[in-house]
Amino acid sequence: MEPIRVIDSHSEGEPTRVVVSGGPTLRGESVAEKAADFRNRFDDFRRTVVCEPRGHDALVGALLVEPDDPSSETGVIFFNNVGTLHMCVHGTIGVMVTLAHMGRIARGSYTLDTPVGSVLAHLGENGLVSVENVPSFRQQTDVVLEVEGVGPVRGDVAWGGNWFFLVEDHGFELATTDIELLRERAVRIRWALEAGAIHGVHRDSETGEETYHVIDHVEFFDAPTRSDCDSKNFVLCPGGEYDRSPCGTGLSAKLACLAADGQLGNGQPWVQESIIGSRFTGRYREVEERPEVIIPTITGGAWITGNNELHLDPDDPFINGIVRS
Ligand code: PYC
Repeated sequence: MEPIRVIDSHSEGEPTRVVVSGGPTLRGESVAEKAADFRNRFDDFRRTVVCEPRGHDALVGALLVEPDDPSSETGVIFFNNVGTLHMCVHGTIGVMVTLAHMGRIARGSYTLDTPVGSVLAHLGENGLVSVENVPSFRQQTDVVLEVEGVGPVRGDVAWGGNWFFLVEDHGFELATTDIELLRERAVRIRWALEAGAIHGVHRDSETGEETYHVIDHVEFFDAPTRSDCDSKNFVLCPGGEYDRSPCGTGLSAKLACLAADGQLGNGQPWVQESIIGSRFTGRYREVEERPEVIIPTITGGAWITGNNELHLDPDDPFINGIVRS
C-alpha cells in the first residue's frame, strides 16, 4: 500500500500534520463539498493519519485539496481525532510554515479556501504567520446552564470559524496542574449545551435557511500569568483534548465578544495566552456593510517537527488507527 507522506509542525504548542501525498481523491466542486465527501467516505483515512498508533488525540490533520478559486494557493480540510473541523487557525499557521518548508511559497500573502470560506494568510519576514479569518460574531449572550457536578455556568455562544461557548466567570484555576479537572468540567458543559438544545445557528443570507450546529468547543478565560498578555484561556476541542495553543478560532470568537461589549476597539491588539503559556495576538476590523460581524486577524508562530512517511501494512490490526467507542 502506498505510504502517506506527512509534514508535522506545532503552532504555539498545538500540533498539525499536513498530508503532502497519498491522500484520497475527493468528489465535489467546492472545498465544502469535498469535506463532506471526506467525512462520508474516508473516515478510515482520517483515523489512520491522526489517531493512535501513528498519531495522538491532540493532533490536527490538514488535507490539501484543489481550491474553490484557481487564484487561491490551496484548499484545505482540517480533521482531528473525531471528525472534520470547520476551520482551524493554528492549523492554517502550520500549513503556511509547511508550504514554506517545502519551498512551495515564499514570504507574502496567500489565500487558502476552507469549507467555511476563504482566509488570507501572510507569512512575514519574522517567520510569524497572520491569518485573516472568516467573519466572526457573537450569537447569544449570558446563556445560563445548570451543569451536573459543576453548578450554574454562564457563557456566550460565538462563531470564530468553529462554534464556541465562552465562560469568563467560573472560579476555576487555569493551571496546567488542573488540566484534567478543567477538561472534565468543560466536557460536562458540552453535555449541558446538548441537553439544553443550545446550538450554533448559521443563517443563509440569500435563502434565509438556518442550519444548526453542535457547539463543540468550550473556552474558559482568566487573568493572564504572563505580563505581556491580556488574558489566559483553556480550550476544550471536540475530541476531548485541550488546545495547547490559544486556539485561533477561539480567539476570533473572543474578539467578536470583546467587540460586541465595546471592550476592544477596531484594530487594537489582544494578546491571548494559552494554558501552557504560549501566545497568539488578535486584532479585528469592522465591516461597514455587515455591522453584525468582525474580521479577526490572528498572528502566531509555527515550527516544523517532522517529515515522515506513514506505512500501512495490510497485516497491521490497527492499520486504520485505534477506534474508541
Ligand atoms: O487554532 O483554530 C484553532 C484550533 C481549532 C482547534 C484546534 N485549534
